[in-house]
Amino acid sequence: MTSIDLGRHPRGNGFLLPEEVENEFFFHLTVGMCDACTMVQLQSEVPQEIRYHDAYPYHASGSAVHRRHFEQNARHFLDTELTGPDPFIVEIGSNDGVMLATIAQAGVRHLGVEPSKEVAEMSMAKGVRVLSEFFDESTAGKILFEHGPADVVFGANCIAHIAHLASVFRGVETLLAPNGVFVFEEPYLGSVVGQVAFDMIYDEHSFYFAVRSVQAMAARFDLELVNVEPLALHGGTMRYTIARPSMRTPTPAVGEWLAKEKESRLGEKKTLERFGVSVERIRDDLNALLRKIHAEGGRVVGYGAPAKAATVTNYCGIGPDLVPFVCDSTPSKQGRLVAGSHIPVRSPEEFRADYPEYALLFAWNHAEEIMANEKEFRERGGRWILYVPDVHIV
Ligand code: DWN
Repeated sequence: MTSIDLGRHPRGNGFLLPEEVENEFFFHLTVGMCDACTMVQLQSEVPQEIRYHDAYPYHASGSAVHRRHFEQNARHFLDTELTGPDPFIVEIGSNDGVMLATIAQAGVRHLGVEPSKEVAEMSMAKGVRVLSEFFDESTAGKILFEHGPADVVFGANCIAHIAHLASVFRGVETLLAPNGVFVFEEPYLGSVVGQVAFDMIYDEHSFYFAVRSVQAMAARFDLELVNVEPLALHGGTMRYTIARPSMRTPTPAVGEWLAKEKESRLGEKKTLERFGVSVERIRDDLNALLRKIHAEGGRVVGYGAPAKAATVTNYCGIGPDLVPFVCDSTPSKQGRLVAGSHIPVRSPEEFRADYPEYALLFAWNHAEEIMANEKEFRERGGRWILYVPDVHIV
């Protein structure tokens, strides 16, 4: 198995209080490609109870772009798959109810499966029905018994997070109505590799899906990949639709994307090796730039504290000496430290109160939204530092 070694890392969303630093959790972060099916995956697993604990800090409603996207998703399901008598939709990893709230408002039967208590409670406050458990084969059996088969099983930025993927697929196979669909959206391996978005690699992302590997996975569980749609979210996402065999006609997009992946050699070891070389180059370039600015007396503040910030700062050796704080709009992250690198997280108001010369955009996938909201920073002479697909200043 070809693999890339990013070294010792904390949990991507392991934001911690200063007094918790001593007992911080670390693991060895390596990613490899399966020789047989080309699935790219983490080679070690952080227990899911540690990752998706009661106070899981990521809130899917935290971006206006995401809120719009998930509302559109819900409306699309309501207009297409959920039109029969008493339809039923299950969302795996429903987070704060950003998608299911619209389904609940429409009065359609639904169930979110969300193990993290705080976000589950946020969704319940929006009228969403939630089962606060991890999804697997046995949960699927319970849901089937209590609610009957699902017309749609949905997951966004969740299926690739689940290390026991085989149990998830067996569960979906159990739960799906004869003509039901399993739809999921996950960061696309082609985008991760193409943009050298190495910060997408962290404990939560157990798998890095491509059309070929998802097709192989579905077939292993007697299911069929029938559609794929690229989306711009998270720097490049793919939306996969899976059905029972021969129930839906696969769209031409499936074959087209398989051909594209073959042409770009996405499933080849050499591609992953080349990616590894580019990752090292970005680490060196970013380090050199930050040190140069620091030596010249310039200030750099981080913007956004996504899970990705833990990968970049720990892999590149960036600490509070180079980036004294990062600002983030999520209240549950403010007052804590970025995992491993221990850069304090503060509110965006602190950024606005005293603009630095540079802002290092960790939440680069939200660049458009953030740069529009922070127009004044640029107008006052501030510059943005980006490191995807290479280190550059805008
Ligand atoms: O897969 C995952 C995705 C869906 O979400 C999870 N494993 C964890 C998480 O990944 P992430 O933390 O990299 O997600 P985001 O969406 O890139 O995080 C952006 C961060 O930036 C959030 O903490 C919110 C913050 N933000 C901000 O401070 N101001 C975002 C916007 C749009 C803003 O204007």
